Amino acid sequence: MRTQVGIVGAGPAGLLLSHLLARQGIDAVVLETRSRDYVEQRVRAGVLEHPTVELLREVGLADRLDREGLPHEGISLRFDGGDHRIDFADLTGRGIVVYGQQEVVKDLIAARLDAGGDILFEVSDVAVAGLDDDPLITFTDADGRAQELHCAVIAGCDGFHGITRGAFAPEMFERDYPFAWLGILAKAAPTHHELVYASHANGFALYSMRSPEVTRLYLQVPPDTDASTWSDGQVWDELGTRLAADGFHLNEGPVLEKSVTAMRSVVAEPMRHGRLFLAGDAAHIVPPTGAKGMNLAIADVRVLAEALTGYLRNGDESGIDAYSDTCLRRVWRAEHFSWWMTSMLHTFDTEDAFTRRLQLSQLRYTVSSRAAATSLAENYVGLPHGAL
Ligand code: RFL
Ligand code: PHB
Repeated sequence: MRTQVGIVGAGPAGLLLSHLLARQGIDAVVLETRSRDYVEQRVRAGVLEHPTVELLREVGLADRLDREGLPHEGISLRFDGGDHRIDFADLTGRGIVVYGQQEVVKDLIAARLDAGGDILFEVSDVAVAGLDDDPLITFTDADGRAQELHCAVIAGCDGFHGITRGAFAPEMFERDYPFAWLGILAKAAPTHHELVYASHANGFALYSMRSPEVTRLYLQVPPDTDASTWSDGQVWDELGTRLAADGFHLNEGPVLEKSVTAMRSVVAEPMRHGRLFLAGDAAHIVPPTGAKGMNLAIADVRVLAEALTGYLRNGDESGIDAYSDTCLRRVWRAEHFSWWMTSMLHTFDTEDAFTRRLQLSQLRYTVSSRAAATSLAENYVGLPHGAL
């Protein structure tokens, strides 16, 4: 088999890259280890920042997003028994849209398959070679046949646990956090129209949603927590405690999904080796507190699609040479924002009263100073692509 761009991974990064390249007349084949059903059902991110929504509209992927997505113009920060709204619309003139990552993935897969695009699901034994001059991807297809895919370049969009990053030795920058998130998806109508980020002495809690019928909620828990050790009743009780505020009521309902997410910050530098380009979680991850992971993946492939178009059409290497540095500017901004939100809102060491007072001071400043609130708001809604 032969194609121009061999894309490893059918998450938001790989799928959107294949769509953007197809719009420029460039061929790509996407290889994915999981089944179509699995990637379409995987529950993950929910917040699309403003530049992400604009891009999806620009490239014809926003019909359902515009019908079903929930536009939000702010969030609440809840601490010390008080609720404080950060008004994105007033502070930045922009907002976010709550729309599940798996819905973005479904829309992308449908668009690619309708246009005759190649996505090979349920492949295995994926390996990359020839990164300096003759890129090759070897894999076993869904029918068990060994295959070779020759390409001009390879895009490593295979997420944090993929294989492409390991094909070279980028420098790794990492930070661990002493906690994880227990997330539930519940069949319960949201009772509040925006997201609530709560900093409570027992730990952080987040109130989010997916649709007018489904609420998405998270609790800070110790790292390595086994989700099954929390009964549904315990989860609801703890959410009630941490999210409590005057006039706030939490609708309970059947728990559809319960899982634990580890919290880490990791960046691989550079994001390119020869003709292999990493994008999205394959190159960097953030703790979910800033809602940046999927948005960063999308920003990366926007830069990559343009760079590859210049290279594959005209032999212009300026875009591919600048790719890693260009992306890393936005990546580090998001790394900082996610680390800052995480540090401000979570309970670290209950004995450490000094840290707790610093957090409360930062929270009070953020909700009372227009300059501080604007800084949070412009990062949350997303700096314009190319701004840095
Ligand atoms: P993905 O989505 O992990 O996709 C990678 C794909 O590659 C496949 N794969 C392979 N395919 C072929 N060969 C191999 N050897 C392969 N190894 C792996 C995988 O099966 C998969 O299909 O990476 P991508 O495309 O870079 O997208 C990144 C996002 O998925 C991720 O950053 C977000 O989900 C992070 N995230 C959030 N991001 C946001 O922007 N806003 C949010 O509100 C948000 N909340 C979250 C989150 C992530 C969470 N979890 C579960 C980690 C909330 C949570 C709880
Ligand atoms: C979500 O709805 O899953 C979500 C929202 C905001 C975050 C993280 C996750 O910061």
